[in-house]
Amino acid sequence: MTMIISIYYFIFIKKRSIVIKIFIYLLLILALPISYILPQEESEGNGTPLYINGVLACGIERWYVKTCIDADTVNVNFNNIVPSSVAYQRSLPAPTLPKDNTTRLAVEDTAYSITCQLVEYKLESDQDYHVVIKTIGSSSETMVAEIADPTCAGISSTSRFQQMTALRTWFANRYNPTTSFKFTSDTVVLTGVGFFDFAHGQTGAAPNQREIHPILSMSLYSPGVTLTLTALIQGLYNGSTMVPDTITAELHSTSSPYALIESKKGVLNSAGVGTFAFKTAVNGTPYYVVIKHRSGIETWSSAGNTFFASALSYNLTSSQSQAYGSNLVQVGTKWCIYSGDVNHDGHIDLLDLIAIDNDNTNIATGYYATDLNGDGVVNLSDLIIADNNNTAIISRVAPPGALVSPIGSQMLKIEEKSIIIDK
Ligand SMILES: [Ca+2]
Ligand SMILES: [Ca+2]
Repeated sequence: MTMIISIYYFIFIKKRSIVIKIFIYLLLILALPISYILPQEESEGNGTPLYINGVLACGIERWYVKTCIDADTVNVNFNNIVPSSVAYQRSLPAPTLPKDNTTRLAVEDTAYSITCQLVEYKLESDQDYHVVIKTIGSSSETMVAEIADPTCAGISSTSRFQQMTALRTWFANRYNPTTSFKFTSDTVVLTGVGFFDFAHGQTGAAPNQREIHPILSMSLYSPGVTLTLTALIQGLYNGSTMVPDTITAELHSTSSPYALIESKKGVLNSAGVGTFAFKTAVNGTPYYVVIKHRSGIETWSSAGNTFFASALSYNLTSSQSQAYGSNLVQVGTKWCIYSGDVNHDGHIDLLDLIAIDNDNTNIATGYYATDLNGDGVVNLSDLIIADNNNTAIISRVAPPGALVSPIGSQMLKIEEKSIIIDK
């Protein structure tokens, strides 16, 4: 306001030539629309511009806290994401907010995970993507969540920069936010930090002005998908039935480095059939199916496989080419996963033979990786299976660059030689 008065004083009170006055008029007319697009926080009133390390911040009010660059962010346990809901966030008592931009309240020390519905979103003048979320199925139970621009001052040096960049890119690509509200009804799972804002009439605001600010991650909610897998383990299969056993079924990305998406333990029955319910995996995205077993060689599906209508059936026993690199052995009319990699290093070799022989010498009975045929005893029968596969130089075959990943709690040795493309 002071600035406007002084401009009017300059134009009307002070004696200036008519040419200069016209020039100033033109400047004002040109400058007016520009003032509307200059960065300023949404409906926040006038604030003193905030500089962070000499760089103009994207926003002003409580900006350090909003972007988790305040000193007290150390109090937020990002490794303990607390499951929550829009309803719970809206039920929290509204605190008295600090007037400065750096103080974090104790009620803003928690990172939450919330499954909710997106309602609308837009790009704000502080570069946030303003996102309105709601309780699934509710028409009015909303709250605000904000995706900060990770290129804003101070964020790039935090440990959250990469995560926030990935989120920002994902959201921009999927929703293409502009300065006008757009609408969606996607159900998502988001994580982010609980925060209280001043009331500025924000669209979708909770009555207590509780927000998720910033959002740290977001993905489309999946109701879950079920893999029905048929796989036989060589040593456990006698040509007609298999000793039922636990395996770990993993879903991996089909893009290098073939990251693990989700892992589920389950039992293959005497026909080699098991079902595995996944929560993170979604319909329409291809995944490699990877099977791990206590004594089997890690085996990958020949290509990516896609869940449709929340279901996928995959049969590794019908053809050798069902496995990546055709890494299967025939028993009777079925194709089986090689047995004998008891130390899970990706090779069936002397180390495995030694382990089996040691348990044989110790007359080990019970549930052992070295009990290849699953009869509860470690003896010569098991050693013969592994020795045959050792002679055949059997190794794990996986897409080039796929690393050996942990099985259960056991970290497997990552060896250069385990990355074998062709046998
Ligand atoms: Ca081995
Ligand atoms: Ca045995």
